[in-house]
Amino acid sequence: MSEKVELAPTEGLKERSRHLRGTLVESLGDAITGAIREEDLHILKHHGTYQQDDRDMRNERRKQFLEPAYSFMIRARMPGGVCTPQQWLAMDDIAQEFGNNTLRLTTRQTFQFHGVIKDHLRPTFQHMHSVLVDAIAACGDVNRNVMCNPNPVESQVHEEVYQWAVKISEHLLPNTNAYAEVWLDGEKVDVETEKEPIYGDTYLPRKYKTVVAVPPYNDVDIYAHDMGFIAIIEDGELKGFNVTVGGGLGMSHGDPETFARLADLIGFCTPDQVLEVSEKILTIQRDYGDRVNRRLARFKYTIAKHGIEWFKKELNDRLGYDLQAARPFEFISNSDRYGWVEGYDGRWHVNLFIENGRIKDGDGLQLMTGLREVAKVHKGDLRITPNQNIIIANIAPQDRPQIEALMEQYGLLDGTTTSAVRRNSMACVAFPTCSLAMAESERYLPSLVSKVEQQLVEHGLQDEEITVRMQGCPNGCGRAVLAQIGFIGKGPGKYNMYLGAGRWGQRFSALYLENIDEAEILAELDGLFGRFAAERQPAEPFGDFVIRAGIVAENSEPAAFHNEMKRVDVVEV
Ligand code: SRM
Ligand code: SF4
Repeated sequence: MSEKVELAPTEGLKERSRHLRGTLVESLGDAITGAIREEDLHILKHHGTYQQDDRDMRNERRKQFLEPAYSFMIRARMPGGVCTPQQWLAMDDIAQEFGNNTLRLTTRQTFQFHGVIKDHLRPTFQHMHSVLVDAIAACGDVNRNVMCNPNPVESQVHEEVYQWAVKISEHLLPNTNAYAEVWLDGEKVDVETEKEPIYGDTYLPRKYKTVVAVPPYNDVDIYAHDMGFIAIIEDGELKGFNVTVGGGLGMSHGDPETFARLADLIGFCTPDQVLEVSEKILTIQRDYGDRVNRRLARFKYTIAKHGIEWFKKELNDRLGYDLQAARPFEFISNSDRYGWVEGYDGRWHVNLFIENGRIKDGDGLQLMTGLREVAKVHKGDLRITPNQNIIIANIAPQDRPQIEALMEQYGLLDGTTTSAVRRNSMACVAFPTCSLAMAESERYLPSLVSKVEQQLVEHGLQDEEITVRMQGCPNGCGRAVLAQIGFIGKGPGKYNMYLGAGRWGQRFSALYLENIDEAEILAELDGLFGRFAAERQPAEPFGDFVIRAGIVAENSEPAAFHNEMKRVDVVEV
């Protein structure tokens, strides 16, 4: 007799939702509250939206017996982060009219709006739709925004690779008409006959993320994602893609069952196979992912549980052919290339530095106004990078002076004048909007970096390209365990400190110290930088040095990264 198991509550919600419609229309129409019905909260995420409340105001409102200050975060779907100036201007309009007057560039190359109230959700989606931007599947238990190296510089083949990222994104979209019906007053279709050919009625057990990398840049951090494709370009021609599976970063403090995992490289496929390969990989997770325990439902756990050899066989069986052996490739960095670069076709591109992806006016900067003015005259496109920055791309030589003048006028920095450590820093959103934040991140990292900058100057290390990333909790949104110095929030003002990641995202950092405050962080870094300056080998990156010097143990890939790993005590999993 088979044992009866209870599925995670979210499974029932999805099943009852009639392909992600739920009772969203009724929830939106309820004027008594600024919130969405409990039953719809999970379904709403599949439409690219999260209900949030301002955590700075939570206690005050509680004292006044008011409901929390509900608002919504909306995340756009924008494969490869590429948008037109017209789309940029629409995003800017929305942020001013319906959002909190800022735009947030995410670590997965798209826009987020914060602070949109319930009544403004529909107008926001409709405005996005008017410039052909949507938010379907930007969040939820489906394949999300497909990332791609935003490099317009090297060759025409880079454009071809980007087009594959768009095709994968389109191919793996849910088929439901729910988005059009709920937000765009789209014509209703008969749910009884509507099909979800790839996903089925309950979609995936958990979120699912796909990226496309173009060597030598691993800016997309391919090893952090569920599914990855590494473009193999030989003699100026796209030969195909190496395929990776099973990466993921989320973990919980003190819960050894959860862990971050680097993706495995499993083979190579040709361009005409890539859509089929992506679909079959996703369906294995659909069929074998854990639908009982949501905590362990990500693809990385499915692979860790069944083993990579089982997975490869299952994939080959579903494809009806074997993937070819992976082709050689080389990555050199997971950062952005800042400054002006001339492309293969004589057009210019400038990679700006946007600290932690927050575009706003204030604190002596005019980022929002400056980029708006650029978008008004720019004839090329704008590209959000995986490091939360922006490339003003495809500028004709005769238009460069005008863009330079606007950059000068509004203080838009191209990163080359910013310190090396700051331009290699990244932080997740955290407070006040993120409901899961345990400590500050985006609002705090800039001031910590200012102090670290001073220390680096004192040790003569100001030109070192050291990646520093921060997160308000261990979920992984800032990909902090892939930074040479990573901080993960533990509680207000307290962080776990990680050291030793590889320069191009091939190795995780290891936990070095737990629950430390700013004074302890700075004291530790001072000592570490002193040793690095005195003992390093020529051109040795900081992440490699801390391992060679025995300060932390190397975290050997591709084994799962155990949450409890400390200093030099490696725990094999
Ligand atoms: Fe994330 C949840 C923000 C990239 C792993 N993430 C959240 C939520 C929605 C909080 C929530 O569930 O209530 C955050 C909203 C904060 C806010 O107010 O905006 C949030 N994640 C972000 C963004 C905006 C961070 C940023 O500063 O840019 C990134 C949006 C990406 C996008 O455009 O789609 C973002 N999140 C990531 C990444 C990095 C990546 O994918 O490259 C990760 C780690 C990789 C991975 O998925 O393993 C990540 N976010 C998570 C997790 C942990 C998932 C897990 O497997 O355990 C959660 C929590 C969850 O899903 O339960 C989470
Ligand atoms: Fe929120 Fe944690 Fe993600 Fe930061 S890492 S945005 S605090 S869920």
